[in-house]
Amino acid sequence: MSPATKVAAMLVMAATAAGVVAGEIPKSLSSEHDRIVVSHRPQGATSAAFQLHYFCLQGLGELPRLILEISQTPYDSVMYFTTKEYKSFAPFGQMPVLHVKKDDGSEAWLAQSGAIVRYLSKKLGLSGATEEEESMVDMVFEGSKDIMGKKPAVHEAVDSDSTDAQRLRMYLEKSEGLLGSKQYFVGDKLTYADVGMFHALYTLQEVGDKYLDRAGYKSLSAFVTRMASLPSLSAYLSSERRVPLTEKELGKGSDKYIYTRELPEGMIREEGKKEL
Ligand SMILES: N[C@@H](CCC(=O)N[C@@H](CS)C(=O)NCC(=O)O)C(=O)O
Repeated sequence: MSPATKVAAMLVMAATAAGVVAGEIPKSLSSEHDRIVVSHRPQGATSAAFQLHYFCLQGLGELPRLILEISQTPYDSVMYFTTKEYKSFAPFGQMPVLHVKKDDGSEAWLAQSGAIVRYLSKKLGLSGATEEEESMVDMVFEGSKDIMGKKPAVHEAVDSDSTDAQRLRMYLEKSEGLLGSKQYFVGDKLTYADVGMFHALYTLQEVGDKYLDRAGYKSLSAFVTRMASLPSLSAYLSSERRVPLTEKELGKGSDKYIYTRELPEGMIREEGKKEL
């Protein structure tokens, strides 16, 4: 057994045996709670090739999760509460890490959130149809990260003249222009450009009291509504698989990973591994 296979076997065993402090629902990320494994097996799937390791947090894990969810791909979401457990297998000592089990028995451990997003998108047909489309998709995806980076500005007045607020408005105006009256940002089918944009824009709506509507970005707001009503996404967004935001992620200045609402009971159920 290769060292990586051994680690994988240990992980599966630990995940299945993961005990939790009875009846205790962690209030924050730094809690001394065992990691939890949430399995998603859409359309009668019985196994999963992908295991996503990340904190019990939206953060950099949420976009890979959205890609797996929107494409109805079976996966296990292994979610950690402390920094103790993953250093041994994480290629750069940080998460997210995607563990891939291939049909031929080989496996890979992939780190770096952007690399994970691109890898999954390629595998799942969300990368664009031509080389030019692929580059445009990548461009829009990078743009969506810039939007996400300006999230705290949604708590300022919509006409604030602070540098960050102006930057956010510029990104959003340009994004409205790129989308125009089209259904998707690039080409005529869903790509990870749309998923990345959805992730950033939905977050602005969520933390910023419908910021896109308040600031008048009608097409972007309609895009978010359209994407959120896709059956796969709508099911995920209201499911017990989705981790609530933490205070830090609200972008209001708190540096605390305290959940803004209680973690779903199903996620913390005692048997360790659960399908939700
Ligand atoms: N460039 C990396 C950054 C990864 C990163 O900063 N991960 C943080 C969580 S968001 C982490 O693992 N922090 C805990 C640690 O460093 O042990 C990526 O995009 O994946």
